[in-house]
Amino acid sequence: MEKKFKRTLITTALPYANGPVHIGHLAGVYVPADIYARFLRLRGEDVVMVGGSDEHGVPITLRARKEGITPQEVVDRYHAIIKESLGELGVSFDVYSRTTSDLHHQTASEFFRHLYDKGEFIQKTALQPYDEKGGEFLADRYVLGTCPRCGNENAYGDQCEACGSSLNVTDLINPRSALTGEPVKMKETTHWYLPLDKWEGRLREWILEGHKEWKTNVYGQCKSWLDAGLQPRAVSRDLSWGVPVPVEGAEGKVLYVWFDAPIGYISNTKEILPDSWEKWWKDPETRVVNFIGKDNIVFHCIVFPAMLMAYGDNFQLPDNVPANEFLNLEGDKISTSRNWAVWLHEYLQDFPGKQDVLRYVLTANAPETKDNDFTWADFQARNNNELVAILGNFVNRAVVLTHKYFGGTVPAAGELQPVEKQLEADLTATVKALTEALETFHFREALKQAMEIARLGNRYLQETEPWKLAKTDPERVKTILNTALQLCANLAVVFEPFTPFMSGKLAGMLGMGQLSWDMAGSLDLIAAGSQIGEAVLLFDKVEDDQIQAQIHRLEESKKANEAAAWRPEPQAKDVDFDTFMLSDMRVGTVVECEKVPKADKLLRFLIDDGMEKRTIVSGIAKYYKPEELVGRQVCFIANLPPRKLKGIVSQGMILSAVNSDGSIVLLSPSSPVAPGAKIG
Ligand code: B3M
Ligand code: ZN
Repeated sequence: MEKKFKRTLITTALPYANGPVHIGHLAGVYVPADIYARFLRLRGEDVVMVGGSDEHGVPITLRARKEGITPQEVVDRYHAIIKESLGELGVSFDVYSRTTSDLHHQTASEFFRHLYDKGEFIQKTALQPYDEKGGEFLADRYVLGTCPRCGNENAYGDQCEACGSSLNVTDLINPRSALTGEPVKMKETTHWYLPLDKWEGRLREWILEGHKEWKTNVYGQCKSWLDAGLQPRAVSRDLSWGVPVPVEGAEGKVLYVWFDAPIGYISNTKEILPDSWEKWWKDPETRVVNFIGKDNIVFHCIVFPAMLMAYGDNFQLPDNVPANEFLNLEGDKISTSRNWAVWLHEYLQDFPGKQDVLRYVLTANAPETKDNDFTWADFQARNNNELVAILGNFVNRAVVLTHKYFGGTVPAAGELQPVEKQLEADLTATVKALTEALETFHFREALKQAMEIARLGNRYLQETEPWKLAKTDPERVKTILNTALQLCANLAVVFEPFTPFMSGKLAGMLGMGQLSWDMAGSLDLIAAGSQIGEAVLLFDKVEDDQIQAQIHRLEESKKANEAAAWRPEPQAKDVDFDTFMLSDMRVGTVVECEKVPKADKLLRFLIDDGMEKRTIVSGIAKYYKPEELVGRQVCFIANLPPRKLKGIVSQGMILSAVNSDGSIVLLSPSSPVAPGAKIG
């Protein structure tokens, strides 16, 4: 840190309260922010971490309509789930509030009014989609129509979910209101715009000149926005849900959600520090750091800073915005609407007491520089092979041996040998690298370094083998176990930002008092002669069946999505009646059925067709067991030319239907008929 700051205000993106939070939110924002906040607190710095739910915006009103409840009911439900689950994960907010609070409404309203009175807005009239029957303007999401690219009849005014194109309302063919189904009219409406172009020069200087140290993904996005040239942006909307525009004649208009949401950071600070909040926002000795996901960069680096500049009054701009990229799940984009996510509140239920494991895995695999993938197999491997086998194992060995040889009393170290001196040097170097990584928001690297200390510990015990010296050299055993316990104490310190629950347990076990970051690196943290507690398991194995259950849940969700998206194939070209009647379809009874050797898809049937027994080969082995089919009646086409499949001559084709998930279902008469009965 080049500049000397007196305090750090950490803000975390406000999640929309239209659904619970998932691992993407955690990896992108809450886990890194919490690591950073905890690290600074351990260093004794003055830190406030603010968060809250973003409770305005169109997605919330859409969800409310869909469920037939009010937007307030939607946000009440999800705010409670989000707040509770983030708390349970150990995200150490100093305040977690919500944008529907009175304080926020007042703050956002005052902010707008101040800019309005200063003449910072321009007022513009433009055409907007309007629903005449419902008597209201429509947000883009409320307009449906046919996609000009793929023909999907239910494309939204901002996007077609069938082909993924982003659209404008005016691109849609036959646009209609999602509320009433009536055709949409374009009607004039007036809004307030913040002229971002006015602030372009200052923004360029501040970011492109002043913050070359920002992450390349963040700096790069800002640069391309700035290079493209900034335009005025509307900061109000015709909507009934939100902070009303505090101007006469603005009935039915609210602040655009992206105008009020970042002001939420200010309201939340006010809520917790009603008397000193200004110091946290306006004193140049305050350092503001915004933790966000990459889709929020423009709002935090361009729009909100322009709002703050326009406000004046010495509001501080962020000193850093360490935005992350996206986390995918098992190779696919996380999606709330497609239920392709690991939801935090469900994880906490399914893996009670394993908050640290999720925090660890999401940090080890954090999408810091590029999109990354979360897989359950990796989750299990990192838990079992790293947390259990390296960290848990080392601590356990040190503590158990201390109980075995010294009844749990920390032995005094004698003279240090070269192996301990080397260890001390390695520890110092590791802590240095770890600290630097944390200071510069490289949390993956930091975690790797923290884990390195446990690896050092294991190697040390492996090398010194105190269990072999108990009889021959008890003095040496004292030194070794003292050293090992000191390393454990280091682990309690350095893991606190990452896995605070484990750290608390370990510090308790070692009888350590208040932890602080400057303890890290020392081999003199616990006093000889003090008593340690019994060994408690810090981590336990995640079993295969737990992982299978999670994978199964995802598979179910994939199936449900596919079924929901499935449409029957378009109808084939007409055939004339006489041609169709040439095909001879019949019912037969299965007499024999078996798998075709060396062909996993094929079954060989022997079918009684009323005249003879005919052989038919059919590709349904994946869906039926041969023995289940014997005695069943099936439908088949009798007059196809014989065909050789895997050396077997097939005399016909068995009729089946292909279901939405691609599975195959045999067709059978609804009650028994004579074998050979014609179908037609
Ligand atoms: N609610 C968008 C999002 O969750 C938005 C963040 C607001 S931060 C001020 O991506
Ligand atoms: Zn489309």
